[in-house]
Amino acid sequence: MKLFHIVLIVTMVLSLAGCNRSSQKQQQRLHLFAWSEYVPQEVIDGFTKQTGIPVDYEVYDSNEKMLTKLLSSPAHYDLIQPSEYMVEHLIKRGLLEPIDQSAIPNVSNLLPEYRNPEYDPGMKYSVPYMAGTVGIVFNSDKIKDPIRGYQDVFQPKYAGRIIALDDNREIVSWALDAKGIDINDVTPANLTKVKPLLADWLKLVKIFNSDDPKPQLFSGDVDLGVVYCGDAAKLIEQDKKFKYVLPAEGAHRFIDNLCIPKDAPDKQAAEAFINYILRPEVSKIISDKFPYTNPNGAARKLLTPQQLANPASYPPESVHLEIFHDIGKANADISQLMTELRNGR
Ligand code: N2P
Repeated sequence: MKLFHIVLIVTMVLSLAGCNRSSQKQQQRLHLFAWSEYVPQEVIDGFTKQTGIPVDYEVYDSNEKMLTKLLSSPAHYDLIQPSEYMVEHLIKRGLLEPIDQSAIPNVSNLLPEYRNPEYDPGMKYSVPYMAGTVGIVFNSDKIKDPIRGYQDVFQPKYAGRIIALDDNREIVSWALDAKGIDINDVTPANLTKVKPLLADWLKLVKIFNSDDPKPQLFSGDVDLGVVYCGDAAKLIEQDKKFKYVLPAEGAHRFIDNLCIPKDAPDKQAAEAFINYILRPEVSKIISDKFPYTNPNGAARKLLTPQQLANPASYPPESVHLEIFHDIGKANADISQLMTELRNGR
C-alpha cells in the first residue's frame, strides 16, 4: 500500500468518526415528563432553538401517575417535575441523579428561601420550578353566601356545581384538614375518621379535573371548586368575578421541581434545560402563561405590579401553609379508600 493510500484511508476513517459525533449531537433529544398546563410550548421551542436539542414532551396530572410511568419506563426520561413530597420519596428510593450545580449557574436567580429546601437540602437532586397553593375558587356572580373553607364548598346546596382536583392525596388532605387532623398524619385510623365525610363530599362533585378547570368555570358548567392557584389566578386575570380563597381549615402549599431520574439518557440536555428555564426572561414567560408563585427573584422583577398583586399567585406572607411529606406506604391506603368511595358514588 502506498503512503498516499494510507493517508487517504486514515482521512476517511477520521472524517467518518467526526460525522458520527456530529450526528450523535443531532440525535440528542430531551425527554421531558412534566405536569400538564405548566410548561409553555414557547419555552420548549425557545430551548430547542437555543441549543438545537429537540424535546419530547409528555404530561401527567398527578405525582402518583408520574411515578408509575417512571417506574415502568426505566432509563427513558431525562427530566421530571415532581412536587416536594415526591422528591423526598424519589431520593429515599435512589431514583434520582445528583444534579451538577456547576452546569446550572442560573440557580443564583432563585430567591434565597428556595435554595435550601427541607425535602432536598442543598438542592442536590432538585431545582424549584414553581410553587403554589391549592385553594378554593368561586364565581361571585353565582355564589352569594360566604366561602371561607372546604365546609362552605362541599354543601348539598352546591351539588352538581362543584369541580375538584382529580388527585386522591389532595382530596383526602382536605377532609383531614376539615377534621382538624394533620394532613401528613395519614394513618388507617385517621382515614377511617374522614371516610364518611369524604363519601358525602364526593357525591357533590360534578367534575374531577386536575389538568385545567378553567373552561368549565368560565362556561358556568360549574361555579366553585378546589383547584390549583395558577388556574385560579388565570381566571381572576380574565374576570374579577372569580375569587380565590385559601381554606380556613388549613391550606396546602406545594413546590414543584425539575429533577433528573436515575439513568437518564441525556443528563447534559436535562441540565441545559434547567439552566434555560431559570433565565429571568424565560421564567417570566412561564409566569405569564401559568401564573403560579415564581421562585425566581430575577424573573419576579420582570413581572407587572398586577401580576404580583394577584392574590392567587402571591398569597399574603402571613398565611400559614402546610406542606406534604412523603407518607410511604400510606399512599396505597389512600388510593384503596378513594377507589372504594369513587366506585360507590
Ligand atoms: C399545573 C399543575 C400544578 C402542579 N397544571 C401542582 N403540583
